[in-house]
This record gives sequence, C-alpha cells and structure tokens, in this order.
Amino acid sequence: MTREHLRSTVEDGVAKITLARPAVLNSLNTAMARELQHALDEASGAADVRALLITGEGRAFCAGQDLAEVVPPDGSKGPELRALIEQNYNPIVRRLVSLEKPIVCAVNGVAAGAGANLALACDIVLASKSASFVQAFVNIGLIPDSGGTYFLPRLIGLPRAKALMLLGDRISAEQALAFGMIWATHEPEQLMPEAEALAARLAALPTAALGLIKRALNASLSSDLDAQLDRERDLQQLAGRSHDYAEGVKAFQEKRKPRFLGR
Ligand code: T3D
Repeated sequence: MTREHLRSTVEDGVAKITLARPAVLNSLNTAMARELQHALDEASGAADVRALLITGEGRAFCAGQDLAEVVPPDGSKGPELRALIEQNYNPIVRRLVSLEKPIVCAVNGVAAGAGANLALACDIVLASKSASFVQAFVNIGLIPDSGGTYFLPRLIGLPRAKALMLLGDRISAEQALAFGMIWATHEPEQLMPEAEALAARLAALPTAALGLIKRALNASLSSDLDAQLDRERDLQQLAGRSHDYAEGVKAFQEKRKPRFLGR
C-alpha cells in the first residue's frame, strides 16, 4: 500500500511508524487513519517485528482529527461523526490495545484530541519535555473519543480526568508525568534515542510473553479477582509452552543472558 501520510520502517525487530503531515501538526484525515490501521496490521502480522515505535514528524505528535476534513454543520444536520469514529478512530484504538507486541509511543510535541488519546492507548508513552497534551474536544463542542474516557480516568483518576476533559486545558509533559499519565519525559534531543533504545530492548524480550501480559492487563481493567486469577492461570499455561520460557529458565540455570526468539 502506498503511504502518503506516514512513514513506516522495520529495523532490528522494531517497526517505526512516523505520522507525517507536519504542516497540519500530523492531524488525521481519513486517508491517514486508514494508512495507520494498515501499518499496524502489517506490524502485527510480520514475524520479524517484535516491537513498535510510534512518533510524529515536526513539532507535533498529532493534533487529532483534521478539522479541515470534517463538513461543518449546516445548522440543521451535523456531520456523520458516528461513522467517522467507527471507521477511522476506533479501529486504530482496538489495534493498539489488542496487538500482542509492545508499542512505545514517543510524543515529540503537542498531542491533542484523538492524537492525545491514541498516545494513551499505546503501552509505554515517553514524551519530550517540550511536548504537551490537550483533551481539545470540548474546545470545539465535542466529547473525548478514541478511548479517552476509558483510558484517562483509569490512568490518572476521575477528578483529574474530569478537569482535563471538561476544561480542555493544555498540560505539559512534565505535568502528565506527575499525574501518572505517561512513563517518562526526556530532553527533546534525547527523546528519539531513548525511545529507540526502549523499543530495541522490548524487541529482544520474549515477545509471546509480552503479548500475553498485554492481554492479561487489558482484561484486568474490567475483571474481578477470581476471573483474573483464572485468566493468569490460563495465560501462564500458554507462556509456559513457549520456546522463550524454556530458554529463560535454561539461561538462568546456566548463569548466562537468555537469547529470546520471540516465540
Ligand atoms: O470530526 C470530528 O471532529 C470528530 C473526531 C474527533 C476526534 C478529534 O480529534 S476532535 C479534536 C480535533 N483537534 C483539535 O481540536 C485540536 C485543534 N488544534 C489545536 O487546538 C491547536 O492547533 C494545538 C493545541 C494542537 C496546537 O496549537 P499551536 O498554537 O501550537 O499551533 P496552531 O498554530 O494552532 O496550529 C498550527 C497549524 O496546524 C495551523 O495551520 P496554519 O495556520 O499554520 O496554516 C493549524 O490550523 C493547523 N492545525 C492544528 N490542528 C489542526 C490543524 N489543522 C487541521 N486540523 C487540526 N486538528
């Protein structure tokens, strides 16, 4: 598939996806949303990909929906946002969450609206100290989508999520870190080296186990303890059948570093 609005490369087990519409702060139009869905599918299916890294080109990570694309309401009937969300955004969020490989998000600049929430759907979020996050939806009369009302209260608690979403204020990456919304911040010039090193580290880990960890944690958000204990038991059974489990134990016994193959 020809990609106009993003770049994707695979190197040393890491698929790097760069949102690339910098003139409009990498805001998502339909073509770009489809390209991102496709890039995630490709990375999911590629045996040589063991971790993903998502970032943006230029001074922004992603400014959410491309507001030049949506049809302004004519007063009587608004645009079909239900279809837009179902076709463009929800498939991306579902892929990010269900993809059984670790996804690092390097937030290089402002992350607004759906752009902020796509970042939060990734597994480990790093941000440049110059980056910022804004639940911009309310500023244009919308409600947060792309999983924001699911992820944000779970990440930072209801009081903070409510204030951020009701007010639409822009917060710094440092504030997001203090809230527990993201994993780490880095100086702008250090962000990509740190993100690449982290993705490379994840790509060398036992990929099957990482996928099962994601599956267990996703389910834990809506499970009770009994269901989660059962789930852990069943997923551990699967992990225990992997090559990497045998290798991990053998390496431990032989007092050497394991060589995980990702299966
Ligand atoms: O269809 C639907 O709306 C439903 C789907 C909803 C999902 C959503 O994501 S809704 C939320 C959509 N996003 C926004 O409302 C964010 C809009 N942008 C901003 O609030 C600000 O641009 C930022 C806070 C992100 C950054 O501010 P700042 O001051 O750093 O940059 P700027 O000057 O506002 O923007 C720079 C350029 O990018 C500018 O173009 P220009 O004047 O240089 O030609 C601006 O128009 C453009 N831009 C920024 N965001 C978008 C955009 N163009 C199209 N769509 C955008 N979202």
